[in-house]
Amino acid sequence: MKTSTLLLLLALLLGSCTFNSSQKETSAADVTAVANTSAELEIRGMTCEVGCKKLIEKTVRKTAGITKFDIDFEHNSAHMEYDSTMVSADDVVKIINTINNGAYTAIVHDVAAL
Ligand SMILES: [Cu+2]
Repeated sequence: MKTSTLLLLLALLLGSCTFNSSQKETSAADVTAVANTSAELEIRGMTCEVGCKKLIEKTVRKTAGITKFDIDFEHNSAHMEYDSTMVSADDVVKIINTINNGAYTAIVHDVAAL
């Protein structure tokens, strides 16, 4: 009885490990990004700072090529700096628009060379 329970636990653990490794994401640290562009975004649809703001920042920051991404919750805006050879402001807009089943809408207002 004890042995079979142990085997079942082991199978579950191994199963979850396999699942996790297949979901490996490419982190921004894999390639060195050199910030050469900045952009100002407008982000609509955020209802709270702890949930919405943090979720969007966390999601965008792990995108390769993003070196800085800070949301100003009060003004529904975000300032970002990135490596334009790796990612574009439009890519980030697409990412934000898919978070939380389309709860947020991002618009690019200004793009400038750094
Ligand atoms: Cu929220």
